[in-house]
Amino acid sequence: MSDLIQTVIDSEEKADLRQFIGLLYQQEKRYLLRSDILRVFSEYCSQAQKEDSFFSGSLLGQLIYFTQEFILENESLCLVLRPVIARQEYCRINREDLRVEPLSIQEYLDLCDQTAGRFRPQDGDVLELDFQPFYDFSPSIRDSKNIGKGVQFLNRFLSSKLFQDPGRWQQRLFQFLRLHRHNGSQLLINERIQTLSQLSAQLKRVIAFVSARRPEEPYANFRFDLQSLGFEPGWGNTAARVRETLEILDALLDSPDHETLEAFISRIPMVFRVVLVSPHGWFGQEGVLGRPDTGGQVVYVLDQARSLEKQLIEDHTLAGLEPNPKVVILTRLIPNNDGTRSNQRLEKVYGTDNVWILRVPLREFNPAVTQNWISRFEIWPYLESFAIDSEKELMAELRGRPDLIVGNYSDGNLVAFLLARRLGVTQCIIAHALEKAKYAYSNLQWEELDEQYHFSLQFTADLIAMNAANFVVTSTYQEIAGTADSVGQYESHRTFTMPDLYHVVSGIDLFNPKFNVVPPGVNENIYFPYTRAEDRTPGDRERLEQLLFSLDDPDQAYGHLVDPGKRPLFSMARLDRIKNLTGLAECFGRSPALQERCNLILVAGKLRAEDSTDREEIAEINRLYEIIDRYGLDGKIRWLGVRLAKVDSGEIYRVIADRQGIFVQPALFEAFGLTILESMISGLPTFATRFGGPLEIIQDGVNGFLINPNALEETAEKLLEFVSKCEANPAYWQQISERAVQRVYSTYTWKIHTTRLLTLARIYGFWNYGSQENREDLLRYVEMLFYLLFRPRAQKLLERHFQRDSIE
Ligand code: UDP
Ligand code: LCN
Repeated sequence: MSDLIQTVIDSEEKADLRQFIGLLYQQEKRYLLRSDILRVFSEYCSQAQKEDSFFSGSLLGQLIYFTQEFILENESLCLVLRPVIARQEYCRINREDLRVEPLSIQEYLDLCDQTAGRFRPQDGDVLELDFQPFYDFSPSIRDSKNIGKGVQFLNRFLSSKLFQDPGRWQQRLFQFLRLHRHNGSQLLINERIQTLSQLSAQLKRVIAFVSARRPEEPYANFRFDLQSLGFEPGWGNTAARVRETLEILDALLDSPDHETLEAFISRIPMVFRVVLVSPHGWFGQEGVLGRPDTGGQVVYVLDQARSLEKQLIEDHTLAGLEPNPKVVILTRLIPNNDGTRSNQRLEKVYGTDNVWILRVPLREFNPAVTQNWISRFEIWPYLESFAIDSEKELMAELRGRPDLIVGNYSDGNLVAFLLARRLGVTQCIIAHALEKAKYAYSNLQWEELDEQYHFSLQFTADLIAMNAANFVVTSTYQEIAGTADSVGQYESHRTFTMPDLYHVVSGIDLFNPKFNVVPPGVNENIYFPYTRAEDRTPGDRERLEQLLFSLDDPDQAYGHLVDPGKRPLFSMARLDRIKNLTGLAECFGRSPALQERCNLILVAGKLRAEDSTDREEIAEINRLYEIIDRYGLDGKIRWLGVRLAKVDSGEIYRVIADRQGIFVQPALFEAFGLTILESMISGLPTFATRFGGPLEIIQDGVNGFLINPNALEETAEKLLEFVSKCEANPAYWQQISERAVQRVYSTYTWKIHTTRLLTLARIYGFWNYGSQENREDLLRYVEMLFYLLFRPRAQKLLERHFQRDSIE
């Protein structure tokens, strides 16, 4: 990369570089992030009257494209360059003679501290965290485009081991097969088969035996024959299925390849009891969405739990076992329940046989705090004891250990780590959204922000969980490694400083095969195309039409539409700053042409600032009123402050689609965005932010549209262009609508998700056993961080809670 800088210096753009540097030094900030850099460069291009092509086509433009950060020192400026996805370089350019020299990671981190006024070498070095040595001996993905395809990589790796070193690896596979038991009974292989060569010989015999039977003959008919040959239940439910599974194993032992390996391991019945951990927030099935901290994660976990049960029942049935899986969602019990069921210990999940929400109370360190909902930023001191108490409850509820523990969000992932460590169970983590990437300078200014956000605890917890996890599930690729010009959420944990606390030299190895992109789906019973009239209830439809467009009830809706027949522009989200519903209102307000043709319909939790205790929510409510006032939007906007029942939240998209409406998701950043899947499957043309997950969900112009939430005029133009096209040719709306539905059904279903998730649980289970890779040293390091760093800080926060007595 320093070559590119040198090329700029040696070219006729040298003067541009100097002048651009000059402009950088006129800025107030000494630490410039990507958005600042692009702004200053664009300013430079217009000041210097450059042609449009200079911005990205010039050498300097290319250099800027690869630059993530600038740190301005008196004599020189430091650049953080990201020449390719997931790789970073650091260098320094001398201001006077433009000499370029590389910087080490340590120098870069010191420099960051210096900028924050926190560099005190006389006090000695700061703690350095470096996880890389623990990954040095693991297999590693080479090409960044394969990041997130961990299991495919691992399958190839494992099958090549079986091929190259059959003596050792076949033996491990054999031992692994002997391990499996369920409810006290042996599965797969019994003590009649003692060696690998016996297994090989018996395989052929049993294949011949089942081949001679009717393919559909039930397993129960010949169970005892198989038992006498050394084979227990788990191979299949019919003669054909047993034969197929045995043949796959035979092929795997004979000529292993990655497909055969995955096909075989995916059939091993080894997951019966699953725990999904989601401690913070109001976790329930009704009346919880739209509260602070309670959004898509609840929807995701509930749907995932339902789908997991369904998939496990299917898998167990096919394997010839009695299907009785159990899935437990572990959350906290909130005694002051505010009308929700969050004070109930156990709640069955609707539409399931054996899926439960298990609520465990936080220990009563301070009832004024622990009796109430606690923000996700404050929950840290209660998690260790929560994990200890939950272990007992889970063991009682499941009558044994779970086979898989899945954590959700930073707090759930920490609890999952503690539980998995205590119980010796495979641990999966799902971030949903990593807070570090959401707040600019969140690490550099952690001390200033700690009073409110406690990032020192959260980022430490994240490092612990992501390193300890056996595997990581993400909804998108960019959650891990970003895009060509933006850093991924996990990637942002690779190298950073928390001044005076620690330097992270290598926080996570993105090339480790633990990362897997497995996007979620939507609940297809609730969200389905508006055209499926037979599944819709006319009464609900009329009631919601009224609510959306005309009901005169100041407790539920603000605004009276002058012309309710105009095409509805619809959005639904919590009133968080980042969701940017106010940005959409502003975009609408600034475009009289859009107001001419559309109404704006917003479903956002609340209407009155006095009903909220959440700072961000209050600010957004006030801002929305101010925008309505400023642009005179009365008569053109409806704002519903309701918490919709789940079925209503499905019908509402369809009611908008009945009127050939449009869904807009204007978030400043959206990690994934379940509402986008919901609107698309309902058949609504969807315009969504291009910052975050939607970039991977929507193929711009094909099955939806991507917008830049910071460019309001451009967004209004894009919406208008679509509306005009639909007016000229109504089939256009139809076409995009159909493609949106197709996109979700083909790529984002819970069936695809859970089939994959269970395959991962099995393959990583085998890998963990088979590799006999010594993870213990990594886990000890992680534990040290927990006990020596996290716990004392959490204790301090607990003391603060005592002093404050309540933490609204
Ligand atoms: N939701 C809802 N009522 C609301 C706002 C949101 O039911 O007033 C639901 C919405 O249908 C979606 C989820 O909450 O299922 C929001 O998930 P998303 O991933 O879009 O965003 P998050 O809130 O998790 O950031
Ligand atoms: C959290 C978010 O911010 C959303 O983008 C996701 O869709 C949701 O969690 C579910 O993963």
